[in-house]
Amino acid sequence: MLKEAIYHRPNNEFIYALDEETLQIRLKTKKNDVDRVALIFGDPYDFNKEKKCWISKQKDMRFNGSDGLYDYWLIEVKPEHKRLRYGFLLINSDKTLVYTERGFYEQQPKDASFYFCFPFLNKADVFSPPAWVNSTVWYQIFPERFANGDFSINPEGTLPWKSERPSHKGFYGGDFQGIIDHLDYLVDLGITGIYLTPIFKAHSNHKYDTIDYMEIDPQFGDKKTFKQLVQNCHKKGIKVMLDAVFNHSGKYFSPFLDVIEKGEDSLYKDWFHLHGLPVKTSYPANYDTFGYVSSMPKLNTENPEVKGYLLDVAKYWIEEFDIDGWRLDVANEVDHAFWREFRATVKKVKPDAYILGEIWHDSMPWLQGDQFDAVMNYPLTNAITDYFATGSISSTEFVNTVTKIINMYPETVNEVQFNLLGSHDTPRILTLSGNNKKKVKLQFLVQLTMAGTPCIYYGDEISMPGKDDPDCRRCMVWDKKEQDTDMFSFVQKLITLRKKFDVFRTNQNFGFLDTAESDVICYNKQDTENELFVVINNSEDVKEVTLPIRYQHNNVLDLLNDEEKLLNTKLQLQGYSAGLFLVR
Ligand code: ARE
Repeated sequence: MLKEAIYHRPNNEFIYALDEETLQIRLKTKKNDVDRVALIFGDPYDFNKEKKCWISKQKDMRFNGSDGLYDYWLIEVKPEHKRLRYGFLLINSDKTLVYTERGFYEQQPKDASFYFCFPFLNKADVFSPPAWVNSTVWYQIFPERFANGDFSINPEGTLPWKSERPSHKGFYGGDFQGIIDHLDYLVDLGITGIYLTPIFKAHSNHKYDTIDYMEIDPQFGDKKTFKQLVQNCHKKGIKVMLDAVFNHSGKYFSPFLDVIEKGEDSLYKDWFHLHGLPVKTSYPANYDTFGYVSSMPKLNTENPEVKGYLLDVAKYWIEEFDIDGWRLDVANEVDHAFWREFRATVKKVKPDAYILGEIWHDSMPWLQGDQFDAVMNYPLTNAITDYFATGSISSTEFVNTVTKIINMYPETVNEVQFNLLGSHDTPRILTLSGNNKKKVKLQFLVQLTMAGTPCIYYGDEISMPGKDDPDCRRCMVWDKKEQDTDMFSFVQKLITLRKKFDVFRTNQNFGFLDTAESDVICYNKQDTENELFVVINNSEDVKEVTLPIRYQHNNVLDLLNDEEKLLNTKLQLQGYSAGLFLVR
């Protein structure tokens, strides 16, 4: 056994409360190194005085996949007194070891162990994401490009809709009325949540350079129209999530203008991270910014005045407009203390609000239950597009990467992770897929059969193309003749199935299954009601796939073709196609 690769730490994704009675515990070991793992566990205060050792029980852990380097092991326990002493018994045919906080032992040590005291001795510490998020299907809208419903508020220089490919600067007049006018389109698709990129008064067409956090940008409408939009959404069963740009403001934000004007005498000079005065807004700026963008001065969120102002903003849009969540822009560059207060503030006014961080990388420090509910799951986005769209990774690398992602966070986080195939910051999946719509369908199928809360980027459901920003922000196509209605129907069907079968939305008993074919992946999962089995041919060739033994000669419901069928030992799959089955 390779001890160096055996790892557990009593925190983060390695031990956490699944609910108020249950702990989930994870261990990782070198791939194919350990045959069996059992948890040794007991109450810390159950001590055998004669033997002078803690009293323990044993329970086998289950294999939870391999990421190519590590095997992952998982188990759930329900300790009576919400506290636990535990260790791991590692079993091979020729050797067993006990692994505890103090290292490795040949036999169970008298008192060495790991120790975990349930956080829910104080219920408030239990990480409990909003119950509605797991069953939500999101739709991301870039308001400037979704629909122009009120020409009277077009900004100066508005271009005719779809008249040309977007630039960084162009305006096409998208607004709230346009969204209101198309809510039934979203309902028809099966959408139950919309994520709007910034809507507050700002200088650019993307509105990430805020001028006023308490005002709606006039090109989108006014507060009355926004309130109407939220009310209409709620009546149609659609949640509304806004984009909070708290890492930085725009350069026309009045406190920043005050600093430009008054310099040392400005009451706002500590609202930003200045490195000299007078302020120099030409590149290179003499203050901290988002990236190298001098029109986006970084806010000093450790300053109590800034914190107070921004927390008031966060409360205002919930209390006055009843929004359901905040997506937090550049979240990993704002201090943790601010986000802890942000969460406390938001959850106080709306306990089931969804708090979603925009972080493209490992986000465990923000997912302890005291800051975010979830993050935008770009690692999964990249795995799916790298494998299905661009073919830049192999089936094995895809399986390993997704297994690693699943084992990266507590299951309570995985169930509300924001799973997207693309956004306003990435090329569109059709373009990434070389305009191969079969490849796009496979990506939607994986996205909509994964645990988490999926988000459709506007227009992807009707096969809109788009390269990198700004080309991925073209005006929405509303002419039915130009829409890919076949893709719409396919996405609509998957969303319908996802709503109908809970097993689509969980990682319970998730696992990849070996296939002999290099470009074929299989995965399955099972909850108390159903077992779902997915097999995907990610090649242009017709494949005769030998099915996993457990599915050979099995009755299944073919969900894509709406028919009961008896599987054989093999399944023929056309190029870039899939089978999606409920096992009978
Ligand atoms: C655009 C162009 C730039 C150009 C700039 C000129 O993309 O190339 O230089 O215009 O003004 C907003 C606008 C963008 C605009 C940007 C700057 O939407 O159109 O840029 O402002 O003016 C990283 C951050 C992540 C950030 C992305 C863009 O971690 O937080 O970069 N995303 C948010 C929003 C953006 C928004 C901003 C931040 C600024 O979603 O829309 O941009 O408020 C890797 C890295 C990631 C990196 C990612 C994308 O994966 O690991 O950290 O994200 O690539 O670059």
